[in-house]
Amino acid sequence: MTKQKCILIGVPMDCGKRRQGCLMGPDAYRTAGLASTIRDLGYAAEDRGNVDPGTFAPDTNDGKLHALNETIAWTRNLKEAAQAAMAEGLPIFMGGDHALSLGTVAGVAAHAARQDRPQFVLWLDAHPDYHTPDTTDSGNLHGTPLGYLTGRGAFDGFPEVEVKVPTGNVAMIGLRSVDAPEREAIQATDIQVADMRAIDENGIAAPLRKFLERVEAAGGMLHVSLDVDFLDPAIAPAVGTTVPGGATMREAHLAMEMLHDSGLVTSLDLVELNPFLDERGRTASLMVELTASLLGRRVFDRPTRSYS
Ligand code: B3U
Ligand code: MN
Ligand code: MN
Repeated sequence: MTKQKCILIGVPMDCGKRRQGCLMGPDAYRTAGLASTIRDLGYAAEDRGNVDPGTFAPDTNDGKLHALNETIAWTRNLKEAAQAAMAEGLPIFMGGDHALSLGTVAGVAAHAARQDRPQFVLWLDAHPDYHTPDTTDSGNLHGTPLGYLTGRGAFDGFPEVEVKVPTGNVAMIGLRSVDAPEREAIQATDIQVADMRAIDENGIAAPLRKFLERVEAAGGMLHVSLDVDFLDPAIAPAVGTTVPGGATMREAHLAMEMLHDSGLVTSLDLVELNPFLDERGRTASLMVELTASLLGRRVFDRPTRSYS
């Protein structure tokens, strides 16, 4: 990865689900020293403050979908902010819940299309977030971004997805909580999936290596969306939807180190951190440490691709 400028963008979005607290995420990352950690690795890092959703009609929440108007408003503004930031460097979106990816990935994919490059997305998450407004039971729109971005189903009121991410350009790693309509839909696609069983059997390096080789062969841009619940709740308690049996500290660091060595990452979401649920900041600090590994912190210098 060339040492380009990192653009830190706070996204205090908290409307993608009912449990509140993710709005404190951006300030927790600031408090945990994300910008200085990045600078210590030799990058320039600029914190651009927080994006806001602008004005929107108040949500009555009398239908199934929670905070629909607010989520649409965030999606519009985030798409623009993401596209603009891509022209300047490597954006790091400090969430905020996972509904923010409705906008950030739409924006980075639009940028990639202008560069004539295919967009790839790595979803590190316990959940596939592949619902549509029709298939979601909970009505929580943080469970829908990959449905939206790949053009699945109707997302009435949302901005048209200008540049869809082809399902063949998506990898989901870390899955262990998948709803029935998501499972059925995923199985009918060419999305690359590594659930926790696959990781137990083969390690995390094998599926990630396979995906990175595909991104590289296609000359693609790579967006990484890191949900706190990808990690095991024993090491990352600060998330509303803990699912036991997640990635260990070493699996997560190895994934980040491989992502760095690939030189392919062009944008990053850090999502679902709920500082209200944290223990003395340990989850926020771990997310900062993982970002450092993704940006090249290492114990010893190794030739790149030492893992292959
Ligand atoms: N699939 C469930 C649960 C869920 C999705 N994303 C999170 N939880 N964080 C749903 O509500 O859509
Ligand atoms: Mn998620
Ligand atoms: Mn999740």
